[in-house]
Amino acid sequence: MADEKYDYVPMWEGLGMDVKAHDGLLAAVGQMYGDAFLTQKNRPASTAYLDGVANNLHSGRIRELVDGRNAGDPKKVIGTFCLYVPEEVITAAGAVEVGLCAGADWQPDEAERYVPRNTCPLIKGFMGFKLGRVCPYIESADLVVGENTCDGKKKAYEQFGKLKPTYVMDVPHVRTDETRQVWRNEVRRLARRIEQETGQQITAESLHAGIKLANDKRRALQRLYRVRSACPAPISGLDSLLTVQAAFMDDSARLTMAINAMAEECEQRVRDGVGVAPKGAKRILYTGTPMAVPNWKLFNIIEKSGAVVVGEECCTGSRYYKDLVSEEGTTVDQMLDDIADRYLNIQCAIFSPNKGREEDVIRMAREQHADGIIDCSLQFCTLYDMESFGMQEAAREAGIPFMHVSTDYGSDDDGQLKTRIQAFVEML
Ligand code: BJ8
Repeated sequence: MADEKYDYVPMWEGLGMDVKAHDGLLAAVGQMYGDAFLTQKNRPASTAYLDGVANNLHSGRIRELVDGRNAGDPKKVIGTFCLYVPEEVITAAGAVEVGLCAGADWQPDEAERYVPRNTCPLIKGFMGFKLGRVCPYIESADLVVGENTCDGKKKAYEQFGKLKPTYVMDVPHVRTDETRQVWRNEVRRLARRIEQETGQQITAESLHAGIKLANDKRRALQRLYRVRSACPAPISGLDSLLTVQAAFMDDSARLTMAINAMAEECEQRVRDGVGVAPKGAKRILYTGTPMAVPNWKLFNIIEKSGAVVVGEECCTGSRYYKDLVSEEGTTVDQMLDDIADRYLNIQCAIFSPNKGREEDVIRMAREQHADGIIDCSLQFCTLYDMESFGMQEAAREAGIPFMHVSTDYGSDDDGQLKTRIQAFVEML
């Protein structure tokens, strides 16, 4: 999909973007990518695909979306901010879902005209990206689907909705038979809204195909996760994180093939005893808030400290791929219920109680032979900060060293984080 000779400026201008500011963003992200990814030693050769994805994120991939829409396939682009929005439903109505990342600060002063200063960086990031007109995914989206998960997002969508057509899903915060029914209805309400947007009816055939497409991607990610239990780990946490980040933006079928190729190469590396980090490197399980592109800061610090991340319990990790949607359904109603049930099982900190997340973290730490757990919440995220106490207790009971950090997208605390993480890794 790369086309170095193509002039993307008219496309960005056509989307209403601030091209000059966008050049500045691309230069900064390119620098971050080079520092974090291209300095890694002994990467699997198949991760070259990820370099291509990163290189094309704002150019080739956007061109595909725009050209596709002009040709009527996909008919529409739907932007989402949360794992609770089912991609199967969007695909089945002839649209394509893109994750709106907001993993960097952008025009925080502008954003603070709409949201308070002490708002988590992810929320401030998406407000700033929209106000600065620098994200081609936000600008190319025909509709943005939000959700009333945390209080910050719920209220921010009221402001964001003034800038962009936005539809908000009502996600329950407890799991009971009643809320399951409410959530199933909510998934149906989304299906109707997306059908209305695309003018295309969801059929049993298209929904089944949407389920299969997403499941195949999840199966490939599960395979890549499993191979990381080997020692030495065949692929870095940074590349694994980027693989899931790509799953929110790249073409699903193409990415699935690339992930399977990565998994295959990693399986061979395991047989050959080849690792990305030396045998004996300390193994870290990450848990916490999502890491949206280009938020590679923490993983970069961990891995540059000589440790290797061997699993991610988060929305840009296992929560995205650990559960499949049943492929047994034959009617649209049945499949929508199967989709709703699968998504209700996502262990986000908005749920109370949320014991399943602790169980997942301990299970994953054991599966991946982790030496320690690093739990991270984005600054001002009360939910994940709160859950860190229960998580610490669960880790203590399981006898696994644990560390909690809270950070933002800036580099001011880099030095302090490095010192803390190096001390933690040395102690393991
Ligand atoms: S399913 S984790 S993607 S809500 S970090 S904005 S919670 S204050 S991102 Fe999330 Fe969906 Fe849950 Fe996943 Fe609020 Fe916390 Fe900020 Fe957060």
